[in-house]
Amino acid sequence: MSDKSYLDWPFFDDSHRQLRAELEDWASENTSAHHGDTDSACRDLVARLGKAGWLRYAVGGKDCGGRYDSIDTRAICLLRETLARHSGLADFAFAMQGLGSGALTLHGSPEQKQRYLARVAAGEAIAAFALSEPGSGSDVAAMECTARADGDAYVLDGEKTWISNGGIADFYIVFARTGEAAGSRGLSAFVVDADTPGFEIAERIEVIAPHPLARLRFSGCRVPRASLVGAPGQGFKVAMQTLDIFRTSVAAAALGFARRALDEALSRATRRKMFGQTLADFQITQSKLAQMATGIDAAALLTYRAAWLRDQGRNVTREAAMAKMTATETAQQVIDAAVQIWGGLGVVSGHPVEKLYREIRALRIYEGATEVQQLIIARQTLAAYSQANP
Ligand code: COS
Repeated sequence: MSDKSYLDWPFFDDSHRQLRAELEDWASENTSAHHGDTDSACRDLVARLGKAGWLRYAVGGKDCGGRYDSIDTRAICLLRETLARHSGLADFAFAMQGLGSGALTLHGSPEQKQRYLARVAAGEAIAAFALSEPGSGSDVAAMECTARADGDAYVLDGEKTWISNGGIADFYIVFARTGEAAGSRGLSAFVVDADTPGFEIAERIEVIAPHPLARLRFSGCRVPRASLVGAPGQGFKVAMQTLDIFRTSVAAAALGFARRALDEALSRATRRKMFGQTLADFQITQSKLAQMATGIDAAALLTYRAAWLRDQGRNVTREAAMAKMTATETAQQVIDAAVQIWGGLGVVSGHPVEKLYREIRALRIYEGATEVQQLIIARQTLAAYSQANP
């Protein structure tokens, strides 16, 4: 059983502790074995998460299915951390409902919220977030996908790639260039139903930790003007504000993977006999365990600081970047150490630490690679310095 002492930190209140305890019981029974292919396992997880009420935390607005009127970032992080400890795919299914509908929670019109959010919260509609393109992943402002105003509609043309839930989503939040200004000030966000003519899945993409992923193509894809999410030209900010919430939750998922790895390492180290003692009796193992435990606490402090600050209504771009960078990089090291402690068994396909080794890798890349987080942190640190030293 993982360390729970962090739940006493001042970032949390009783509602968070209760949520975590109830979810722990649910996840133990509902996330273990996935039958069938990844698509159907994901659909099944979304339906079950919805039925159990967990997806209500992924959307904001009590009148459209949300648990609270706005997103409780700490709750989302506890959910992701706990789910990730049990199953990477369960965490993925939960996270994508939030990321894929986050723009609607933050900027959707009342009609859009009524139409989409209640179904997302119930697990009856699957959501996706379509930002990256073949030629622009980190450099969002360079995107080429266009949305041309035409009467009472916009016409979308271009491609998106690395889109999670691509192929199984019922709707996509799509960012495209509307041209109000150059660069980041000329982008807008749209909600596009998966059955809209002119929209197609160009390619399904297989990755080391399987989950639905695709390249999307828009060819003269006509959506009503009412599909615009937020104001025209504000798409970049809509995307960044959504990422400010969900980057922190990526950190929480990494934390869940890392905690599971430490549990697995402790279980092995205390049982495995070698040279007349257990692995845990060797100082060299203790050194590893100490670094793993300390790294996890440091990542947890940054993660829940960012979540708590956002729930106080503060701007957390810098804190979310620090949390994501530290938690994902730390989790990679913790999991690698767990594999080492398990030795040969740690690389056997299907072993828990082997699965973690595959699961963690993408988190250092998606929703802003570690290098992008460094850019964000450095820019903010330099800006603060310049402001203090004019
Ligand atoms: N919230 C609100 N507004 C924000 C913001 C945030 N978190 N971050 C930036 N902005 C605003 C800026 O204030 C600026 O506004 P003005 O035009 O009014 O001055 C505007 O957005 C442009 O910001 P900036 O100049 O920092 O943009 P850059 O093009 O330099 O890009 C990075 C910044 C690299 C940080 C951004 O492109 C990014 O996050 N890239 C990674 C994207 C990503 O995560 N991809 C993965 C896809 S999801 S799996």
